[in-house]
Amino acid sequence: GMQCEDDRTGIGVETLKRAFLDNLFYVQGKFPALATKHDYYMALAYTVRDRLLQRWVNTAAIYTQQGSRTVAYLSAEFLMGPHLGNNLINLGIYNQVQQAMTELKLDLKELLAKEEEPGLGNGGLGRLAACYLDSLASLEIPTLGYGIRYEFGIFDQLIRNGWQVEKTDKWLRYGNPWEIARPEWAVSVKFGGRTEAHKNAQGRYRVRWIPHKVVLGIPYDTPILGYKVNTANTLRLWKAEAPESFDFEAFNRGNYYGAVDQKVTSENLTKVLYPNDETYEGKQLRLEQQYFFVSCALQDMLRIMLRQKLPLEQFHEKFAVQLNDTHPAIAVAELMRLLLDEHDMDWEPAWEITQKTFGYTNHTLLPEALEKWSLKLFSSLLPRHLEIIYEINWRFLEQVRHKFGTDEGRIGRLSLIDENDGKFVRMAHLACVGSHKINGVAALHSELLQKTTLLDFYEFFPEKFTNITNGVTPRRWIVLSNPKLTNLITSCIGDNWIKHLEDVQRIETYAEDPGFQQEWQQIKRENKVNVAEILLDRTGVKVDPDSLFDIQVKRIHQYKRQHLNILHAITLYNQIKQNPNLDITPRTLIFAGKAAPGYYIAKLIIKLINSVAEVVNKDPDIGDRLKVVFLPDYNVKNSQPIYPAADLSEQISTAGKEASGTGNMKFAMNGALTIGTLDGTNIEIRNAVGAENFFLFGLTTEDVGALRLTGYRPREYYKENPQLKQAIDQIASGYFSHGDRSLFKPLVDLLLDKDPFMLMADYQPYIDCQQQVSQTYRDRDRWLQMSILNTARMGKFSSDRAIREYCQQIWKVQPVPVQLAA
Ligand code: 26M
Repeated sequence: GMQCEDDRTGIGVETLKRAFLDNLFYVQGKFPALATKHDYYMALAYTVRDRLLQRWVNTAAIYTQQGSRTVAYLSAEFLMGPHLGNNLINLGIYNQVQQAMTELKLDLKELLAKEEEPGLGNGGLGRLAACYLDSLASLEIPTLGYGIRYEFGIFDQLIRNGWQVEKTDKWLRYGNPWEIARPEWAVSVKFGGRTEAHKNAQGRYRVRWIPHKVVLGIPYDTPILGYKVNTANTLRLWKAEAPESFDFEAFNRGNYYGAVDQKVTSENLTKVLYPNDETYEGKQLRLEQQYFFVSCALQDMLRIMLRQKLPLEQFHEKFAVQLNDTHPAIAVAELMRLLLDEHDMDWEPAWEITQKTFGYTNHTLLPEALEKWSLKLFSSLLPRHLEIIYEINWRFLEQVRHKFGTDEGRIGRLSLIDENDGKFVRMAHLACVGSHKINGVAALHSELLQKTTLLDFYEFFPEKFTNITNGVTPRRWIVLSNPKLTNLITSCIGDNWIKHLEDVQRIETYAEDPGFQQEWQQIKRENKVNVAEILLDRTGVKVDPDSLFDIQVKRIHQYKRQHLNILHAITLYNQIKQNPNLDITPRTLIFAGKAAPGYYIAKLIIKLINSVAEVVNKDPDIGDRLKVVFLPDYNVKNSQPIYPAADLSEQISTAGKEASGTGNMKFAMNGALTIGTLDGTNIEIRNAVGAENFFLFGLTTEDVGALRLTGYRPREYYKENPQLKQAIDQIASGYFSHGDRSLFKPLVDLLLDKDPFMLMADYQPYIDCQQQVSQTYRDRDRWLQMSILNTARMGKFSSDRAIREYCQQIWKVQPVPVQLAA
């Protein structure tokens, strides 16, 4: 309107200042004189929240009015990262708010740093879900994200004496301004007990489930605003509580403690995120978590349908439900149960609806990650679901026999029940049978799925299979984390690229322009200075911003081969020691990432990185030519400055093991060059940026298979390569461990005897490729041109492109634009 803006919606600088001070008073209860940085953060968060609410309420109203077809993204993890900065970007008010804070003598950067991030995920899979919610909202697609409101997210990592130490993540300690509890939409979830048969009104057999316990699910909603649109979707996370009335009897008998005990047990369900990724553990509580949030989500969708007076036969028309890996795959059996037992539907229509409802995304080929639940555990917790799964299996295997004849081998491989070594429910099989589409997350990964892990399913229903290569959101991973690069790009080509990343291609014309190159280099340097300050502050290590920043940040895993990277560090160290005047390209090797608390070898790799760092960094012969730093507590917040500061991105997994990778995209978008194997999305990044702008090395997936077949002998590489032998011998002899020879023995033995991820075979090609990197870095113009071309050609890897593909190929959903009511 005119000059007079509403204090809860206006976005002028004066209005923002007034609203901010008002929230400081009425929400935090403080005058500026007594306010802490945290109070100021909260006041600003509420000021932004007010502006979101207007969009959120209007979005909900329009979706309800129009009965819009909706995506339901089911994920055990959403690794959202801090909300404040992202919401400022998406509202388009970052600059106004920055000015408002400056005028109030406050530093927006400091306030942003006060936000405790919701770390409700382990790594790639959870972060992908977060990027997808951003793109879904930005593309104006009606969406509900459904997951678990863990009271403790992924642990905080401390480094003590070089070892990882875990600390609980108390992210809710100071309150969460971004969520609203909706207790009026609570649902009940049953566990355990038994089933019995009865007859319905038409005299047909039905099953009743008499549970052993009931837990309440309370939804907590967070608005997910799109970029420069009015759409604000909902992330709905469920918290477990004890039903008030459940143990009333115990209470009335005077068993007050018993009743409270019940409450504690129920609330344990959503206490903590399991910190494993890529290894499954058959833990009862984990299955309870999965079933809990899935049942809450499906009951919530049924409630929405009934409220909109839609017949349940239209469930698959109202909702497209995506299963983010197998963690929510029990949804297939739960939707069947709800339709059959609670809504009196017959099997055939219920099954048709179920199959048309679900899509399944697979994120891993590693056999140790495939979820299977022992029948003993499964039947004790979900007796009715096991009956349903048997029925699904029986009908499915009949169809298999019909198509392929009696091939007991094939039937055993396809069965939903694994009977090879004990009996288990195979969750990936349930997901495949119950979904109409199955997708991998990169071209290579989808191809390998069809050729190996899910080959039998591919042969049975090839039409279900597709690929959707992952993407990341340019809003968080360029605009928010790299404002300087954002301004440079926008000053050249306008800001359309932020919504249409293919447009960033238009900076290619400047790739050889000396003035543009100069600015590009200046920005990279400033981003490196920023990270150098962070490293000094957090680790005490001083690094040279003019050295090559060589960065590997991701979960610590053997297949990701952080230890191959450290073998390179040791090799550089030895080269300098042998020739103290060696004129090498100065490098700073930066590592960060968490290890699963129970993953012993991964923790030993962290210790090795820190041990090598200690020796290298304090050696006066080395000086500024080589530094090794491990930055503790890698999370979304800490990662944001990292990608913009990288010269070189390490993507060095054993070929065939990394399903996609998404960090690889964040680096390349920010102008880092990649050293990588032909794995996951590296292949597609290399195709996009051009082979001449990518440092490729190592075995291919085929090579890995062939070498494994002919008998892989890692010790031979060690014996025949003096540099490799020296590096391994140093680790074994205690050179990096104050003479302790036992410390790294498990790692050394593993590498020399088994080397499951083939570091020994890839060592020399990696070292040679790194030599190429060093050479190229010395040619500044060439490097800058390559860097610019990397950013320019990364358009495909926006999550907007990935989400458009999901919408067209899998979900069949259309945008629903939102207008703000006057
Ligand atoms: C399973 C059972 C019990 C406890 C935890 C889990 C579990 C949790 C997370 C298993 C796997 C989890 O994440 C796997 C993951 O992050 N995969 C990565 O997904 C990314 C997005 O598609 C890909 O880019 C990565 O290549 C892939 O490793």
